[in-house]
Amino acid sequence: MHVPKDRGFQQTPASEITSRSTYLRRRQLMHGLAAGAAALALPATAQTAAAARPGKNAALPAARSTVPGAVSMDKPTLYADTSSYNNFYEFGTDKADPARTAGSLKTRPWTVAIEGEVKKPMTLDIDALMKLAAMEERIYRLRCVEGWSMVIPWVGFSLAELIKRVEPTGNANYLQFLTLADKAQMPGLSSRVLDWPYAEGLRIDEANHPLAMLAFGMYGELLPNQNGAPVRLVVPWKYGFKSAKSIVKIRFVQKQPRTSWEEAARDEYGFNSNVNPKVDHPRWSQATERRIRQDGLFAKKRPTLMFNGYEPQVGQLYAGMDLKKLF
Ligand SMILES: Nc1nc2c(c(=O)[nH]1)N[C@H]1C(S)=C(S)[C@@H](COP(=O)(O)O)O[C@H]1N2
Ligand SMILES: [Mo]
Repeated sequence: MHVPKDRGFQQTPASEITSRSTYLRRRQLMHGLAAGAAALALPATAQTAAAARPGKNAALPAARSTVPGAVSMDKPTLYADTSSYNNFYEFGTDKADPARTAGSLKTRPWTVAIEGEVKKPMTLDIDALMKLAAMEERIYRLRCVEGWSMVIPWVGFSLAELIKRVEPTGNANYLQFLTLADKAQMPGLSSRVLDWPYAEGLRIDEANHPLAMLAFGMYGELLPNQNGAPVRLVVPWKYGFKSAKSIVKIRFVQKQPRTSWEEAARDEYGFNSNVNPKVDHPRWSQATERRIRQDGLFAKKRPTLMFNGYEPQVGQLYAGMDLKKLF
């Protein structure tokens, strides 16, 4: 069902050239602030977030992450594009559908249940969950299996922060993430394109990697619904579909859990789904990608990097695995 659709992203408009220089100037300004006494007045990071804020949702201030690899030097994709070109099948299968129809999603009140192989199962209200750890801003590349990519400044913290609080038992080998499936709020559920609820999974060592993130915001403010409000996963070294949106349940389990995409097409979407330019999807190459808006239709695609460029940080998790078989 992943059909490449790039309509509307062929041109590099003049506005983007402007925003790049503005962006660079902001970065220089940031450097100056961090070095000077002005940094004491306001956290420099809060200032960046504020400067980049689109002003669509409530502010979510965050400090720049110090997790190795968490702040990509790639230029962030424009908010207008990352919030209007989405995969969120609960709201329709066209890239433009979620921005149009996800307004009906109610993100408060919201709870996330944590159950299964943990010593302390709990159901957390979203606002309590958001207080579990300090918010960090991380700039991650997101690479879809369809061949497009984006760069997004996320706000959230490591999933590991939550994992340590629920105290996994010795049988907790995997985590399964289940997302909201409510027909009243999600028009896409009437289609049987996937088995609802949307389910994804990670091995517990992957889930505990500091780069695996629970995100509550982007561009310095709360997530727009179409990007997975109020809480989503972001696993930047895996194809986009591993990053489940609008999570309501996290189950700690002993055996590899079901995932929606594996169920839909086992030979196309494996459980691991690590970004890997050497293992093609049966219907298209994974060797290259097009950065949305930044790379025009006629521009050369850019090479896709092993583990989406996060190999130095996460490569060790897959040492000795045959990634052609275990794709
Ligand atoms: N619940 C849910 N989560 C989901 C999806 C979905 O359809 N439903 N699509 C996935 C896919 S295929 C991608 S590429 C990313 C897209 O995230 P974005 O719209 O924020 O870029 O979300 C992932 N998470
Ligand atoms: Mo995707």
